[in-house]
Amino acid sequence: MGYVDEVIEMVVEKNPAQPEFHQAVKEVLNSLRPVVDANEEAYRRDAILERIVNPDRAFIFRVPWVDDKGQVQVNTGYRVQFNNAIGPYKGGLRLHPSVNLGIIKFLGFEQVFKNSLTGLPMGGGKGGSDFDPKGKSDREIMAFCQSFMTELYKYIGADVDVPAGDIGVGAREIGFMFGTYKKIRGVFEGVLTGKGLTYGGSLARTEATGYGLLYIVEEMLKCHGDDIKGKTVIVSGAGNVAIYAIEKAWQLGAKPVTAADSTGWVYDPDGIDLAALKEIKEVRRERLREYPKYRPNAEYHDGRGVWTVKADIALPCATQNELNLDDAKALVANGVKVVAEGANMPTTADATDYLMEHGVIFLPGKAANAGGVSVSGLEMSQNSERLHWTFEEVDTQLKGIMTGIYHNIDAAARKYGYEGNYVAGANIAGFEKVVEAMIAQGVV
Ligand code: NDP
Ligand code: 2IT
Repeated sequence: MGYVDEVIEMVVEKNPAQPEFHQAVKEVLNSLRPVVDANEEAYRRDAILERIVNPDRAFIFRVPWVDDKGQVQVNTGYRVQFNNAIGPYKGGLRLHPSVNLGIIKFLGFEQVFKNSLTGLPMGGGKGGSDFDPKGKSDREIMAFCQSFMTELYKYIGADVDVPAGDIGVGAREIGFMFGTYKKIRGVFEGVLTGKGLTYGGSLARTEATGYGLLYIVEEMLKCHGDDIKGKTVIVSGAGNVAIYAIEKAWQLGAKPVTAADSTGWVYDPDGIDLAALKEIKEVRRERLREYPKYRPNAEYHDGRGVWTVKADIALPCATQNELNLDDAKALVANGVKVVAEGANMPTTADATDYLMEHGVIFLPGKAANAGGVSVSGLEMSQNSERLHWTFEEVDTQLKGIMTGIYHNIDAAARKYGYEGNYVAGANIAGFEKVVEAMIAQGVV
């Protein structure tokens, strides 16, 4: 059996009940075959693949907090520090009832390669909890975040591990966590990113993932002799990534026509009303079914269905495995040209294969959603030099990083005979840098 297959088998056997982690490992390792084949002896001797699929460490802890009725609630907290070969661990915190160790490990594993692609000095990690923020009061959110940080503070630091937001974690949660870290440790340092602008946050961090997604799509289309202007775009999700993807799509002259949350989705034939979407989601924290009250021409549907809408570009921006084989078939039948992942691993493995086999240009999350962590890296730089950069400075750097990622993954794919396969290109380009650093640092 080849080295890649041996390691995949080992991962599946040693990590039962972690299907998302298996999925992420299989996708990466399968596309690394030509690189591994070319270096098999050296990689085997250094156990490179065994080391890259095993996190440096994983913390699991109890998070007790008191709800508004005086009842004690208990959640489970996680932080997985996956790999720090090229910089301090870096990656978001997810608060969602579906969170478990396998989900956090898949996200941490992906983050290693994504952060490498940004060109910034960041290792990979991820954390979170099965806490459900929906329907909680501000005080309950604060109680949870404080309790969570009362344990997490032991493992993080500005030069050690720098968490940020993900699903269910935005500026409000980062603020409560930062305050608790500062109180316990007595230091004001850039230990979290996505902070508020009055205490060390970076301009353009809120917009970064969605904007970055559109920048890389724009560059890719340009290099394929096409233009994003005039394209119809379908988006899933109605959170941080989706909202700013929709904003940038409008700014670049495209027309975003859908959004979705976990309850349902909207199709707005006139294009999504950004102000209404922000009011519903960012200000009122309501369900998307409120949208037709602002836009009587729009349709609201319960359940799933975004991928049945005819469009040129599809941007899954909600969660893992939200775009399956049937959805891929519907997209292809409707003539979609591009699928770019705003979320982490939103496309199932068989759907990804189907899209690529049918000529759809596919940009994987590691490359396409790297804008968020890139601006987190820029927030760390600003905190280190105790300065603030303007929105334009950060946005210009973000655009440069995203176009650079496109050319890097395109070149890596070509180098190994995978022209146009950006899944392979992203995995190979991300992997090569991390492995070079691991080998240089010896067996640690
Ligand atoms: P938010 O919490 O801001 O928004 C998440 C959105 O996705 C919400 O509309 C939510 O709906 C929907 N959603 C979440 N889980 C599900 C589910 N199981 N089924 C259907 N819909 C769901 O998160 P973000 O926008 O920050 O994150 C979205 C994705 O982007 C995630 O995969 C995340 O890992 C990834 N990502 C985020 C980055 C960031 O900087 N924030 C950076 C890179 C990637 P509802 O409100 O109903 O739950
Ligand atoms: O998946 C991701 O890249 C994020 N949630 C952002 C991580 C970060 O550290 O900004």
